[in-house]
Amino acid sequence: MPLTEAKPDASASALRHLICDPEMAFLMEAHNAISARIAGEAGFKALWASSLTISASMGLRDANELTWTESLDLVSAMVDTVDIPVLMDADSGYGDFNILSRFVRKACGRGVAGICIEDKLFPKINSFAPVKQTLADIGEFSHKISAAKDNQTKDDFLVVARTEAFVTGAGMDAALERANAYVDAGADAVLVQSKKSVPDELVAFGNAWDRDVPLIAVPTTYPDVCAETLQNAGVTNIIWANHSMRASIEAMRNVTKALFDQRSSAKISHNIASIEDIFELTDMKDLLVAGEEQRAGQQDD
Ligand code: SPV
Ligand code: MG
Repeated sequence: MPLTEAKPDASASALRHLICDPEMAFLMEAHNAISARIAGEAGFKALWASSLTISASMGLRDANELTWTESLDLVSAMVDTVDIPVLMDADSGYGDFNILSRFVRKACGRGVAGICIEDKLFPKINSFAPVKQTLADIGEFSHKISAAKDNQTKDDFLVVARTEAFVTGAGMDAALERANAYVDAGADAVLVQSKKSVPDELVAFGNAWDRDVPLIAVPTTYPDVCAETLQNAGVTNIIWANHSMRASIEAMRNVTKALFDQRSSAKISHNIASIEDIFELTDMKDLLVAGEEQRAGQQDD
């Protein structure tokens, strides 16, 4: 029984529509407003607000070093700058069901269209960190999903349950048991994480998954897989979880090194974005037009 009366919301509906549509959808990682704008410009219909890359953008580790309020502030900057919905990576829910409940109410209020929570402990650490990971208790995590659903203040707000069963080595039976329990608890979609270099775990899971609930894959460690392979196994959504950040690190490093070594921008200035591009991405033109209108209005007075 929802604790709060949920209201319609266009952004949450758009995300729900995209994720629940049987046609394959792709979400693009963003870690700040400019990367969000660039993803929208490329044509992506939804964003993944990645805990890994948002943490990295602040020089922090993906290990709950950012508080949830800090994370939400950073995600809000993306939400405010694009007209496509944002699915926020909410780690393991920032604490127990009660903390998560408050977070969900705040996230709804800040324009987040959906969240993804993973069945690890708090504080969590990134799935690819070379460390032994521990799964949350299945009953406790299921209760967190119900609590998240009960506290959403927007009708179509999406709660994605992510299982780390494969990441922890718990295997297929555990992955299926957990995904089923999370759907029973109210999850709107299931994300299955794998850190293998081939997509075998996702393909096997997809073939065994018989619930009519969207299945999401994050092909970071198995980058060579093509969308069709995952789609044929029943995966309906793909998240490019970190590529914008990785691309920008590489580009910044190359240009910074060249400037340092060459003491001149002659060789690089044509390979980087122009100042006009920055103006374009931040709607400078709108401000100039508004300024002109304001001046014209003052002259008429
Ligand atoms: C993230 O982008 O922060 C994720 C996905 O959680 S991953 O890093 O692939 O676990
Ligand atoms: Mg994450």
